[in-house]
Amino acid sequence: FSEKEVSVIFVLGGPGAGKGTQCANLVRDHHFVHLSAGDLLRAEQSREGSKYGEMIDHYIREGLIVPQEVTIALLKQAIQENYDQGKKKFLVDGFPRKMDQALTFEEQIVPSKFTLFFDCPENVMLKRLLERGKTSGRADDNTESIKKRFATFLDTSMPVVNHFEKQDKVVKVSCDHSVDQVYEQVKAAVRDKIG
Ligand code: UP5
Ligand code: MG
Repeated sequence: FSEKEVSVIFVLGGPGAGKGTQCANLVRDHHFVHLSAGDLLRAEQSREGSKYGEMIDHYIREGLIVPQEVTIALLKQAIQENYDQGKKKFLVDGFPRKMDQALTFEEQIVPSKFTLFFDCPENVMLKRLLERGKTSGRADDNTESIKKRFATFLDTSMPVVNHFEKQDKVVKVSCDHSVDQVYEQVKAAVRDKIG
């Protein structure tokens, strides 16, 4: 795709920072297509006949990044299907969370417009995830997996944010506020960057 055909905003931030919540707001008001890489992986994991099911389950429980071939293929397919229906604006949530993914995606699919970075203290994220874990059914919403997700975020995903920061393509949103207050920042960023 060219940047004219498709616009992609990457949505990054620690586990539980509120990426999914704010993407849902943008879908409601701005008609973006929301593609959560984690949701796509969980759907693939439970799809009957998937050859990746067990592998994905393992990576998610361990808070590790699934090999990029799998995630990028899922994203590419989802973007193509939506594009075929005339959709052009995408929020790619929880991706790219490793340098190789960032480079491959921008080379093989489309360069991103910018990255929305959700900055949130760990203690706030921990509290949100444990609360959600009571009902989410997610295999990784438990203290042990959450710790591993935090470590992976710092070691593996922050370098991606820093990479885009150097290109002046990051807008930081501070997330230790109410959903509405965070959304005000998100709306302002989208307005500034893509009108
Ligand atoms: N909440 C949200 N905003 C709030 C606010 N302002 N005030 C108070 N509460 C707020 O929110 C989390 C919880 O907090 C919810 O209960 C919400 O109501 C509340 P949510 O919007 O769900 O946060 P989000 O940032 O989306 O958290 P999530 O848990 O989805 O983040 P992760 O990045 O950990 O999860 P994801 O699904 O992206 O990835 C899961 C795993 O998949 C990864 O660990 C990895 O193993 C794998 N993965 C890959 O391997 N490759 C990829 O490319 C992507 C994922
Ligand atoms: Mg999410």
